[in-house]
Amino acid sequence: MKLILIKPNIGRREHSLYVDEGRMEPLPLGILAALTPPDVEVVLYDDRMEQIPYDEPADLVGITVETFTARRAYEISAEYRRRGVKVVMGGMHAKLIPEEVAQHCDCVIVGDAEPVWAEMIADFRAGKIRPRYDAVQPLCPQKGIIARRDIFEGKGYLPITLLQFSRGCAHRCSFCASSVYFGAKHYCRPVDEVIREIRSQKRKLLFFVDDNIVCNRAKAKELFRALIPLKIRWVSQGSMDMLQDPELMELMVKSGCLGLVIGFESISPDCIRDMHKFTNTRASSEMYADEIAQLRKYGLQTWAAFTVGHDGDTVDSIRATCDFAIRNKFTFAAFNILMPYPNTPLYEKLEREGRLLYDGKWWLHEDYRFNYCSIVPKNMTPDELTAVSFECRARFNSVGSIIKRALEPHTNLRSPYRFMTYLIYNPLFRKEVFKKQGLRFGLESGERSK
Ligand code: B12
Ligand code: SF4
Repeated sequence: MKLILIKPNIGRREHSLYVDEGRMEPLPLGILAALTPPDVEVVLYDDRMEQIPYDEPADLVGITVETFTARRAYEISAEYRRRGVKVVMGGMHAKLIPEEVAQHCDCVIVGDAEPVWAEMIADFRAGKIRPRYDAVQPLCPQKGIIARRDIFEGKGYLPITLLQFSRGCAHRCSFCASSVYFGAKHYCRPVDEVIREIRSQKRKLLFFVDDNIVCNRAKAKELFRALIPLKIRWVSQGSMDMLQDPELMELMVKSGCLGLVIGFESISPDCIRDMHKFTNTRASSEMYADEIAQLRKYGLQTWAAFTVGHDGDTVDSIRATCDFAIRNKFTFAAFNILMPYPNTPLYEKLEREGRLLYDGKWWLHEDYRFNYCSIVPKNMTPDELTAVSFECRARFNSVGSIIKRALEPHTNLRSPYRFMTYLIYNPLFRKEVFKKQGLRFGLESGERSK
């Protein structure tokens, strides 16, 4: 039996490949490969940088689906199904809106694959695959499983190993898809399994793809203590409230943390309150002054993530957010338009208020483009929000800003390694800002398969 696993791109032209500069190994597919019985041949195709050879013989195809890749995933699925190959789908979007995903495949797996994957493969082999498998969320994620990374070899991924210590997050920010997927719960792997996974691969630079690695501080400390002897460098994502625990922070730094993606989201306390981002309530009321000073003290290279387009935002307040990010010399920053992901509290609120554009399904709409506003904002037009968010990304990643931000002595200039990281990734992200803006979802018009 042969199984083809696919990571779809956001969009692409059929013959001129759009190559994602920030492409990283698709961890979920490495986990699916590891869950698959050893007598099944597993092959990976990554639509972000290679053509999918639809005519290559296959028995089953597995596609991972996020909301922003759904349209492309459905196109890929249609190609295989036209050739009589069965397709199974899963991932974030499949959990958020399984009824839609089910219309585009032979089988949808809702939730983590681990509890149901082996059963699905056995059913497939017996010719009785079901249209839907619902996974009960495992209390211990990825139990006993080490992702198969051999399927990533030779594909040209960034030289960083992705793995997870925990899944989910206990908070309930209104826009967060992950919070819906995990029902605002947080699940940790046993530390010894994580250490075994790190030892199973050669790289010393790791990305823990956890939603919030510090959500359970006691467990995070246990992990960090165990990481210290490995002498690795790592990055992850964590919520601002971690800074209230000095022991946690000391251990984090000792264990090799270079920096974290931190959801600052907004510099307005009103917006923070409205989005239920309670981890930031106090900090936002003082413009994060203490937190930024601490992050510098620990030498962490911060990726400050902002969401723009909240009801309290104006064009000017969004510009002020960009000024704030440049002034504080963050190593990286994202200015993401507030997106209504299906079944999030934000989606439901905007739907009730009649403020969803693109028929409420921007991810499927012919006219929607990546990084475009898909809602009716309160204090500006949708086009103004699209324009000002792009302006922020372009300004934060401008050559002048890159030079200015480089000169932060505690973080970017802390060591030659830190400085190199800064110098390699800033131009790369700058390139992405311009390449991705306005990217169409799915194949370019006219190139869609007949
Ligand atoms: C790492 C990460 C990234 C990395 C990319 C990693 C990579 N490999 O290229 C970076 C930082 C680049 C990134 C970028 C973006 N990301 Co991102 N990212 C994540 C993150 C934190 C972890 C993903 C991961 O690997 N998880 C670990 C794996 C093992 O878990 P999993 O994917 O859930 O897989 C399990 C199940 O879902 C299921 N499953 C998954 N796939 C399949 C397939 C089949 C066939 C089956 C049966 C089962 C199955 O089984 C798996 C094993 O249990 C998630 C948050 C999250 N919790 O998912 C956000 C997330 C996926 N990202 C998100 C977003 C919005 C983005 C951006 C659009 C942000 C932006 N505005 O630019 C970009 C777009 C990237 C692009 N393609 O251009 C959103 C997506 C929301 C949605 N509804 O789709 C998430 C959920 C964050 C959030 N809190 O909302 N991201
Ligand atoms: S803190 Fe981060 S991961 Fe947790 S619910 Fe809020 S946005 Fe989602």
